[in-house]
Order: sequence, then structure tokens, then C-alpha cells
Amino acid sequence: MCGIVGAVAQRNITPILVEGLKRLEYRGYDSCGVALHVNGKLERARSTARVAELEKQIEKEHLSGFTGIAHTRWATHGAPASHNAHPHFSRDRIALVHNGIIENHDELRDELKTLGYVFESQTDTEVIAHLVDHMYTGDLFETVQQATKRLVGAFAIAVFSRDEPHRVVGARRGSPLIVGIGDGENFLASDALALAGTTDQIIYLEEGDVVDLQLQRVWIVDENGKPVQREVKTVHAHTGAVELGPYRHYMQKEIFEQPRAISDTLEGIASITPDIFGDKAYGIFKKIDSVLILACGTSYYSGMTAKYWIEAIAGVTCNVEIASEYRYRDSVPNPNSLVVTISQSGETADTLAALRHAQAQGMRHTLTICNAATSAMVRECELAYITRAGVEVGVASTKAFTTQLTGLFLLTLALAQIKGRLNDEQEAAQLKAMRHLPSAISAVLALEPQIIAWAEAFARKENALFLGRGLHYPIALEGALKLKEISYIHAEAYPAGELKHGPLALVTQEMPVVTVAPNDSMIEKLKSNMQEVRARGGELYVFADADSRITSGEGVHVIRLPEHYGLLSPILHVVPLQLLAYHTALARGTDVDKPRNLAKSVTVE
Ligand code: HGA
Repeated sequence: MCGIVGAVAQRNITPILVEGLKRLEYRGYDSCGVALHVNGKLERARSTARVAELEKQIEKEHLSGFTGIAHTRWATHGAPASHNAHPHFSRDRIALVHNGIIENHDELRDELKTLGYVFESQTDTEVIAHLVDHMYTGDLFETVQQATKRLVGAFAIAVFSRDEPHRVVGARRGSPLIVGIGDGENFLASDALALAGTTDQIIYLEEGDVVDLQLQRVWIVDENGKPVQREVKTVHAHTGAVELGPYRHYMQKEIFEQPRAISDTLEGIASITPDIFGDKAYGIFKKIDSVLILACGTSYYSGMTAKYWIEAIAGVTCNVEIASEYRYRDSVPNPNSLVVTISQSGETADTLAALRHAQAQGMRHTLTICNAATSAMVRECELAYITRAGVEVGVASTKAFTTQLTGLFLLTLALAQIKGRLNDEQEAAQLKAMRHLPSAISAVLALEPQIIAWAEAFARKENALFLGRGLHYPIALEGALKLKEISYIHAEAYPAGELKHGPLALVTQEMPVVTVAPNDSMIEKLKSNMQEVRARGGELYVFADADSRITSGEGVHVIRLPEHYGLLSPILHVVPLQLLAYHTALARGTDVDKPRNLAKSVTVE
């Protein structure tokens, strides 16, 4: 998703801006740009190619300056073209970059057009640049505070004026923005990662904050214009993890990192205790009578898996809602419910909004399962469980998913313990099984050559069905999502019992049907569903366990996972589905780490 970097310094800042953009590149973007204050004028370079190309352009044009802003854009309004790329200028006086969506852009555009402003782009962002210019009093900080009051929607902006050479102003509402403090120089960014290597002294701006960045001063006002002090934190953003190493793609690397990611996530957990989720967890878990999980995409599927666990093991009612639906739905709030948000980045716009919606309705008990310790989600929830997946670069989530599942299983056990449904013996057995997960996953990863052979056949298909039952239905959904995201094959997942209620009509010899078939209590039912597919000529690709008693035959291909893993089996069974999607995409020649139209850290609605 979009990224922002800004700087005021007494040295040439182009290397800092370009390096910052490079660090944000993995999130996916379609264009990029930089604007600088150069000898009393605004100069910019924009590109629809990679940041490396932008860098060459900057070098060719000898662009350098002490004050400037930069951006990677993931288009929401207007095509990914260079005239829509940020920074946007207004009357060669104001330069501005923006993350988010301005909902009243049409109305503002009409108003600004009647004032004589000429629009060069189709973006919602350009209206902010013109609005700031129109309201400009000669004091940019003052102007931005007034102008942002007219904006409806979500934004993080960085802006500077030709007439104030040593000043950058930032503002945020609904999209993340941080300040980096330097020595006689200061910075802005949408993520601390962008400033790694430049400064580790970070201020996380809060909702509605406007910041004035000058060489020797960082001045912040809150949404009411009141000066506020925000804590400066020392943040060691990981950078090394973004190296690709011997792998062809980040997604492949991250699939293979899962044993390590899970063992890191479990590190230090000697017993099941609510404290794993925070000091206040015991009191909160005692009080709650249900769980409400809010999430999007892959995180939503980890939530769905957790529903099976939480209800079956802890005996606690659990509902799972798609965040973008929940935030606008008239639901019945339950103040005794534990609201659990799941997000890799902790900045997912819809999930954050759903959390705030739940809180506004009086649901105060909140927990996040998140991979970013300094994210808005962690700051805004009462309790947190930080997965230690490390930086996930591939747009298609893999290790974040399995570590989320690990955290959610721990949550299930902690709730079960509080509800008197987990004795010492069961606790020890579950912990032992969890600790064995890394080596069990390594054994599954060793199946890669067999999966590559299947991927060759899948690469020639345009449709696929995924089936699972019970705990493995969400895993089938996740497998279908992975295949869609990176290979662009149309894939759908169903709980296998639903086949006869519709999707069976799609089954022909052309339709590969992937079946997640561990030897659990649903296996016999699932086998009947598989027969229904075979009877219509559908070709089955079955991920079974060593003891599932499903054999290969005509139209039935079987790969066996080394062992049946009971309740934790979803964490193992998703791994071959990730590999299948990866190798199918590879065979189709798609851009695995940056699939078309998708981005990482979905910070827009
Ligand atoms: N709406 C703006 C910025 C989009 C964005 O924040 N994407 O992550 C645009 O379309 O340019």
C-alpha cells in the first residue's frame, strides 16, 4: 500500500527519501515520486516503474534538496499513471503526498474548480493540495490544521510549501504516520521501517494530530488544535529480514521460515497462563462470556479456525466477522464479549475501524493478535499477543497466518483453563504438541517435490474447487485464496457437505478439486463427498494424513502428510496449500511477491 517519507535537514535528503521508499516497496505500489525544495522552487520526479528507476531519474536530473517528501502509490482513485502519482503540486507552491481516501473529493473538486484550480490528475489527493493552497496564510502548519477540518475520510499527509523552505507539515486521521527525530533534522514516514538506518527515535502520531517539522523543532497539536507531547520511543525496525537470501521469492522464503517463526512465537511460553496476553488478561478473561473476532482476508480465516477451537475446547461462544462488514452493520453489542482483532500489520484500515466501532458501542475488552508490536492495533487494544513471524514481505500471507493460528490456539487454551476445561495433564499434552509443530512443519515442507508435480497440472487450469470440513474448512478457504491471489486461477472453497447444494454443478473433468482430508472425525463424511465428485468426473487432489486410508487411483491423486496432528492439524495442512499456490504461480509466470492489484498492509478502506 501507499508509503510516505518526508524530511527537513541540512544535507541533501534524496538518498534518505529514496532509501525510505525502497524499504516500503515490498508492500506493493504502482507508481512512486519525490518532490524537493530546490532554490526557491518545487521540483519533482515521478515514475510508474520501480523505485530504482525513480532513483535513476533523480540522478539524471541532478535533483537534490534539504526539504522534501516522497511516496509510493497504490491507486484507489485514478489509474496507476504518472500524472496520478504523488507528490501533487498546487500552483507550484504546495507539494503534497497522501495515504488514504478522501470521501468528499467530488464536492471539494467542484468548489476548487470554481475558484480557478486546474486539476491534472483523477486522484482524490490532488484536492487536498489545492485546498491547502487555497487556504494558505503563509503559515503552513496553521493552514493544514484548518484545511484538514474540511476533509472527510482517511488520510496521512505530508506537505511542504515553496515559501517555507525548512518546514514539512504532517497530519493523520485513519492512516498511520510517524515522526523520526534526528539531530538538527527531522523526518516523517508512514512506518518506522522507512527510517531504519536514519533514526530510531520515533513518535507515533495519534488520530487527528498535526505535526510541524522544522530543523530544530517538532511541534504537535491534537485534533482540537491543542499542543501535545507525544512519547518518543526507541524503535529498532528490523531490516535484515527483508533480505531474500537463497530463495527465488519472498513468499517461498516465508513458507520455509514457518518452523522458525512458530518456534519464535512460542519462545518463552513455559505454561498456559492468561499473562501471555498481558497483565490484565486474567481479570478480563474471567469476566467475558463470549469472543468476537474481527479481521480481513487471511486473518479472517485464522479467526474462523479459532472459532472451531474456542467453542470446542474452551466452551466459549465465538463469532467471527469480516471487519469491513462489521464496521457498518447494526449489530447487537455485548459488553461482556472479548473483541479479538487479527492483523499482520496492525494497521489494516477496516480492522482498525471495526475495533473502534466495537469500542464505541461499549465493548471495552479488546485483544489483538498482531505481527507488529508498535502498530495502532497494539496501541489501541487492552491486550496483545505479538506473533514473531518477522517481517512478511510477500503480499500473499503465509507465516503470519500460521503464527496467528499459534497465538489463537494459545488463547483457546488460556480461555479453556479459566473456564475449568483444561487440567494440568491436558495443558502439558497441548504444549508438547505445540512445541513439536516446527519439526512437524519441516516434515511437511519436505513434500515440496510432489507438490511441484501437481502444480504443473494446476497451471493449465482456470478454475479449482477446494473442499474441507470442520476445522479444515477455513484451511480450504485459505488454500483457495492463496491460489487466487498469486496464480489468478479462479478458486472457490466450500465445506464439503455443501457440494450438493450448488457447487457440484461446476464439477466436470476439467475441474480439479483439492481436498483437505486429515484423519479426523469428519473423514468418513468427507470420503462420501469425494465420491460425489468422482461420480461426476471431477479430478481429486487430496492432502491426506498417513492414516487417512485414502488411496490414489484413477482421478484421485494423494499426497500424505507424515502424521495426523489432531486439533493443531490446520497449522500443518495449510502449508502444502501454500506450496501448491506458490508453484502453480511460478509455473504460470506471475509476479508472485507482488500480485496484480494487491498490496501489503491494507491501510485504505
Ligand atoms: N487515494 C490516493 C492514495 C491511495 C492510497 O493511500 N493507497 O494505499 C490515490 O489514489 O492516489
